Amino acid sequence: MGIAALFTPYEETALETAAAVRRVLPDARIVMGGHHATAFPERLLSHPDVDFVLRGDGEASLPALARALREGSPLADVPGLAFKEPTGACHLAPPARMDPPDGGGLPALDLLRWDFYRRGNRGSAVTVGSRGCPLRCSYCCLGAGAGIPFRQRRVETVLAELELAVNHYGARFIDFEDENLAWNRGWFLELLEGIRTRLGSAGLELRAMNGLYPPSLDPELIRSMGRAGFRTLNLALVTTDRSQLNRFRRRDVLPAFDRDLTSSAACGLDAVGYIIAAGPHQSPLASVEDLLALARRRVLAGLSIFYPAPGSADFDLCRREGLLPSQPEAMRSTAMPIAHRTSRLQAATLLRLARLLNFMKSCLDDDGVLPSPAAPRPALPGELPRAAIGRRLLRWFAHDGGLRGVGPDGQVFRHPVDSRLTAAFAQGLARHGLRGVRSAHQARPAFGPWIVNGLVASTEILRASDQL
Ligand code: B12
Ligand code: SF4
Repeated sequence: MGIAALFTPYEETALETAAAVRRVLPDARIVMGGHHATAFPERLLSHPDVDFVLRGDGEASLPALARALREGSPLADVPGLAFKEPTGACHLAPPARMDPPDGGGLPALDLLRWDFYRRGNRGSAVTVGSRGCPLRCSYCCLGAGAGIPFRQRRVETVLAELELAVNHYGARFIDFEDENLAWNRGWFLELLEGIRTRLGSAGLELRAMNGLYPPSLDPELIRSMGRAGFRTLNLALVTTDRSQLNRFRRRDVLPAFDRDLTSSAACGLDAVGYIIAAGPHQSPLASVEDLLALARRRVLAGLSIFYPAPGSADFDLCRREGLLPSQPEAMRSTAMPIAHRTSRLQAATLLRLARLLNFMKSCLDDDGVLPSPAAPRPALPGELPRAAIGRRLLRWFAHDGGLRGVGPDGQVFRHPVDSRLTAAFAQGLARHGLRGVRSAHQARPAFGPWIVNGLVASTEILRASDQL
């Protein structure tokens, strides 16, 4: 019985599954695979319900293990295998890597419950055309820095899989979860052209939600993406802060990001800019600057909270500096795994500010203007539409800097936030303005006198984080 243990924060779920299988099928051989199993084989093998761990790619190693068990041939010959020897010592093979990563054929799409995977009223499918990435970002466990080689599937295999998903199972929304989908320009152009010619009549929407590396795109490639069915570019900006870029071992991609935004606007594509906040040593004020950089551009903000991915250089850094949570569950990005130079309250504030910013952009797109400041009320009538509630909350934020929500009973409450960050954010918006995503509308929002505190705020935060 094979069980996927992909996520470290969900280790417990994988182990509970193994225990349930053991109860029902006491003689079954239980094998775990996936990213978490690859990073922590010994930890999983110490659990009585896990017999084997297969590290790395599983397509070839799982059949090899099944053969070895059936034929009684040496287990040590199975690539990527980890198991406990009779002596109690752990046999630990290095992760198996398949090249090209095409597997033994197409995925068994007939085993999926397609009604579970829908986007709106459309069927949806997720695929990968490649594995790994040639770059070495410090927070990533999937690039060359983590020892994972970059490999691509044959274009023909990817197209055959898409044809199956689209023509037999009705998928109309396709998400590519590659690490670096556009890195090999020729391969990507061939894939896009294949999709256009073979599936062009299906009315597909394509996405690369895992993020695209801005320097890997160019105007011609973006035009081809639009022709093949992309309607949105998800661009990985990560940060605009120089010292954080150095820590993340990432080059400054802002010029390429801007060029891609210009091309995407010319082709009528929307854009989302991904940034990371709350990493080790990362300043919360630098993250506010990242949000303000996105505010000024024709792009939505996608802010992720740093996650110490096992196998990445930053995971080791967090371990060395004692920043890792003691429980794997607390590693979920929703649990804000580390609190270093950016506190958890500041991380939550940044998430709220990103949402607020996107809402302001949608107001600009709708009306060309932003709602003006107004004094808050303690309650709202329950029947107001969501957008109208949002506009009221925005007016109150502009008035006094409070980020509020409305309960099901219509009562208004204040979210806990770091008011120094909200003030610094509002000051930046008042100074540099923001622009819409689908329209050319721009605005410099008006705020109440509270934003004067922003300057004091920045100095305070800088002073506090300098002491770290
Ligand atoms: C798609 C994806 C998602 C999707 C879908 C997740 C899902 N439930 O399927 C979404 C967006 C929902 C998601 C969410 C999260 N994700 Co995610 N996700 C990915 C991504 C980009 C691709 C996974 C994939 O399908 N790959 C394609 C298949 C073919 O490859 P594979 O899964 O690696 O499987 C191969 C091997 O691992 C192995 N294998 C896998 N299972 C098994 C089982 C057996 C028995 C065997 C033998 C082998 C085996 O064989 C397979 C074929 O070679 C990976 C990064 C990556 N490139 O892998 C991150 C990744 C897996 N996610 C990650 C994380 C942390 C999360 C979240 C916990 C984030 C959070 N919110 O905190 C959540 C958890 C959600 C949940 N509980 O389901 C991390 C996991 C790292 C770790 N050690 O914890 C990864 C590696 C990205 C990263 N940041 O480093 N994710
Ligand atoms: S973060 Fe993205 S660009 Fe950097 S190594 Fe990982 S996959 Fe590659």
